[in-house]
Amino acid sequence: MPTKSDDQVFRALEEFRIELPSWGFANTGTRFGKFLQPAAATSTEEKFSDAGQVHALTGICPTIALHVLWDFPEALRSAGQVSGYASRYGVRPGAINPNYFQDQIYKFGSFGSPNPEARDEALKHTYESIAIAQELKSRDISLWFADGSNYPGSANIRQRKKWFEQLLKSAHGRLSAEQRLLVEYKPFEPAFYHTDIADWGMALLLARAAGPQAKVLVDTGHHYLAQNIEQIVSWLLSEDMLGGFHFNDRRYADDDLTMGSIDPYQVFRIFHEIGFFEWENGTRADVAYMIDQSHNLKGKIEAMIQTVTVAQELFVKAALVNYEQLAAAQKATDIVRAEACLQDAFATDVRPRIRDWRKSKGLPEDPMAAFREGGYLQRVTAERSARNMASVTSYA
Ligand code: PSV
Ligand code: MN
Repeated sequence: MPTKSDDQVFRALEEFRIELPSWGFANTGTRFGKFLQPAAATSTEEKFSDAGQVHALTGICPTIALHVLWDFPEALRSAGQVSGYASRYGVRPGAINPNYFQDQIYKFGSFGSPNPEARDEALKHTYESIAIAQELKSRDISLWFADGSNYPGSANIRQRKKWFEQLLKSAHGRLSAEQRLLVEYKPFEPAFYHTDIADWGMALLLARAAGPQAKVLVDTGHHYLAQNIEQIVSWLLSEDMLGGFHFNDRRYADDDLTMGSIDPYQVFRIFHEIGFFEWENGTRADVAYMIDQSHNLKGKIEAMIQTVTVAQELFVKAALVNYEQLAAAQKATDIVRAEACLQDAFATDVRPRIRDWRKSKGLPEDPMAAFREGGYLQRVTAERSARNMASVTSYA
């Protein structure tokens, strides 16, 4: 198959950017425990510093997603400080994520709680998150609700849906013209019987009810195993309702494994659907690519560098698909040739082209090797080790 020109590959590399999650640099674990890492970030400033490292070495992560409760200890009043970290470490604040899942008041939900005080509190927190985003010039407010129930009959599912519609609409009313609300879905966990926003259809309906600046966020870990995620992506694109992604990989459920570590072809197929849509429509899909991973065992910064380089490779591979040939093969119902268009692109080793691009940008050709040789990890390990090891961790 004639691959696309180097020019097109270069353009794909110029275009691709992916957002880092602040929470991926701190110690996180499973519900059974955390394995503390001596170099993990212990403050918001350290998360910015680590994200800055990843961006400096890869050149494609200019923004960092932030969680309000974890990164803004004084809510809106912390925004000035966060803005200072952004200029110091060279990464801008990205999506702002409210926390609706930790406070005791959310025991039976937030937007869907039968307790009016919990709903008020959740809405207030959303308004504050939108204000933080405005202050920091962040476009996206990314909403994930842990709301749901554990036992049949224990929740009024239709009533909760109504509360979600109302409160999302109110939240939408606070957006400035360029901002967006992203509505994320997840089938289970922490709720184990029903989750209020369990799948893309529910998220789509609620985003539509909220208003025109609300879109759906697809977290790749939030699907049942056999689900065809690229088809969901394709449908959301065709409805102009795809707002962004939380990328991670999983073998079983929401495992938060490194993007592409289990099924790189799936990530490729997702990128392909987006590229093919753009080619057919002659437009750019306005989609935020974000990572949502927290590694319990891998070194945090290395895991992010690995993620980002894999994401870049898969994006470039997908950009190699020859759309003219693909469209012709589809039209001719030449199934084998159509499928081969994807397989050939996926099988192409794009790493030499990416190395050339990095060289042309003054970036290290091998970001992981540069990180290992750079001394940053040794420095922060010495600085943070005592703080990290003092943090107590237990399940019960
Ligand atoms: C929930 O599982 C989720 O995917 C949401 O996006 C949260 O923001 C994130 O994980 C927290 O780790
Ligand atoms: Mn997520």
